[in-house]
Amino acid sequence: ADRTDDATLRARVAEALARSRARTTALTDAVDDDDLTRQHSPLMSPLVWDLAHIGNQEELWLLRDVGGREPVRADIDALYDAFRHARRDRPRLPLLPPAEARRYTATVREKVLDVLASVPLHGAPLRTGGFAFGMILQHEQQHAETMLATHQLRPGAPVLAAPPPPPSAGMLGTEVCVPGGPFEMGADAEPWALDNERPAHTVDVPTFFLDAHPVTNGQYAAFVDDGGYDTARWWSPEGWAHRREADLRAPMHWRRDGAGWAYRRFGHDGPVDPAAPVVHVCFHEAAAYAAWAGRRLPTEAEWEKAARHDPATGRSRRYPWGDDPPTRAHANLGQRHLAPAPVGAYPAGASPAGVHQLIGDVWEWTSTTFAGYPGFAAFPYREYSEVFFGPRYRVLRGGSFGTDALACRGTFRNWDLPIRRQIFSGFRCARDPRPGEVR
Ligand code: AVJ
Ligand code: FE
Repeated sequence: ADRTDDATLRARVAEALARSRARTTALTDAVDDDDLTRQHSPLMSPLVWDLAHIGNQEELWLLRDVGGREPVRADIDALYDAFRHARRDRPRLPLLPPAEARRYTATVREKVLDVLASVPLHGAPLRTGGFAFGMILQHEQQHAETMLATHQLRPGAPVLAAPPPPPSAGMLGTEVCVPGGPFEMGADAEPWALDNERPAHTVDVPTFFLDAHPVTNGQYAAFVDDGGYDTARWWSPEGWAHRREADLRAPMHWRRDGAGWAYRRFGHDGPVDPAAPVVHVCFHEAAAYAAWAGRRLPTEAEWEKAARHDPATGRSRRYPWGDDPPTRAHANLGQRHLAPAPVGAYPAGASPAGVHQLIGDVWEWTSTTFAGYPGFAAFPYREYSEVFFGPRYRVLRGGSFGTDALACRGTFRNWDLPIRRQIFSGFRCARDPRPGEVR
């Protein structure tokens, strides 16, 4: 990398930092101080914790580590260490009050812009290609999605507004056959790919069929209306135990409304759109629906092959539509709309085989438990992903309407516990070929 490359990269990083901070500010300025410091669910932090935690991670990695600068507030590191305090305990911590949290994150940002202007963006691994800046940008955007999920849980009048997503353009099938064969999974060249996306490796995926679009509210309502939540045989033993204990009866936030369903989205009441992807279902609900439909969830490798493998060249691409970054025509990302779009709304974002809306709209549950790829090496810290490897967590793919494009690509891996559904989670189904169906 020469000086010109560094200058271009610096400008890109500065622009992305400003854009990310504008979102954080919008999400935290939308509510009053009382609301900011309150906990809306034991699953979520008070918004004021997210705000100062964003600043603290930025201080740790960009100011102190990359910049070699003196701490701004070394005394608060423990308060904002996600591993030191569980979310349910965070409201009782002596957190920075809103005005102080705002001042702290702004002070860190000012100093970080100074570091960005002076530090070489090559040499050490954390600096090369601006990796640490990319990591911290993704961190802020990940918390912006978490904060949006907190907004969905808060009671009261709406405080967020956005135009509705685009309508369906039609023109989509029901399922697509992905022929068997090897493909390259994971990231090598992607400069800001996180440790769990690496290294790239070849995976041989047998022929499978994948839904051309995420499962819709209309499809899911048919499962509910067919007594799906009362029929143990559709559920795994663990899923059925959770179904009973948590008294699940429908996706989170659904409410009976005459013969149909209503839904309260960010404080706005409205009917459930039968053409839009179902959202706020846990892994167990997704797996139960799939069993009822005579299908199964895709594996993580199947999902990524459908999203990235280009049959014309044999190459793996960054997105279903190619290597170009997402535009508003490709995918419902970035909190531009505060809801998933009806299926068929993004024909330009479909894969060559005709799989729609893999990126954006809703995170998609896969059947795969979270693990490192062969040759995985934690970088730069074990607590980003390695400590979560194991059978407890399932992988989700593709991002949601709440995910920024910066924190979403064909290789990006999210994970959560199989009972979680406060996140913007949906799914699509897959199946094996029937005997004699493919030669
Ligand atoms: C990748 C969404 C599972 O929110 O727990 C934020 C992202 N890691 N701060 C999470 C993250 C540290 C992470 N997920
Ligand atoms: Fe974090």
